[in-house]
Amino acid sequence: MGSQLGGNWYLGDEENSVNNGQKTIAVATKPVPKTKRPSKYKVLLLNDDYTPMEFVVYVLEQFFNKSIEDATRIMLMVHQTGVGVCGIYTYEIAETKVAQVLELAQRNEHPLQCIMEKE
Ligand code: TYC
Repeated sequence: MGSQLGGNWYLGDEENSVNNGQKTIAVATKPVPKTKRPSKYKVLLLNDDYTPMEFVVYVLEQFFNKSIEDATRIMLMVHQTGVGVCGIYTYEIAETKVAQVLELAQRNEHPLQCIMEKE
């Protein structure tokens, strides 16, 4: 087995060493990544013909921490193109945001749809 010198740098493993006839010379290899970054998910709002524009702006301010200007811009993007990105989050946070939006929309009897999509 090779020696491990600080962090993940392996020196002197059989595959990673050179034998010049006398001494075995260790060859440093790239660090082995042990952790993976969590996947990210876009939370999207979908357009419909009935949800009031002010309600959508309120949702964006309340759950996605948008300024009134950004919230209005995103709402108009959804209104004009059919879809808009509210934010990008890890799986659990995106799931929570979607549930919060749908719950408030249902309580107010608006057909607003909110979905998440892997980035
Ligand atoms: N189209 C809606 C209207 O004209 C407004 C709206 C915007 C609805 C964005 C949903 O995600 C939405 N009242």
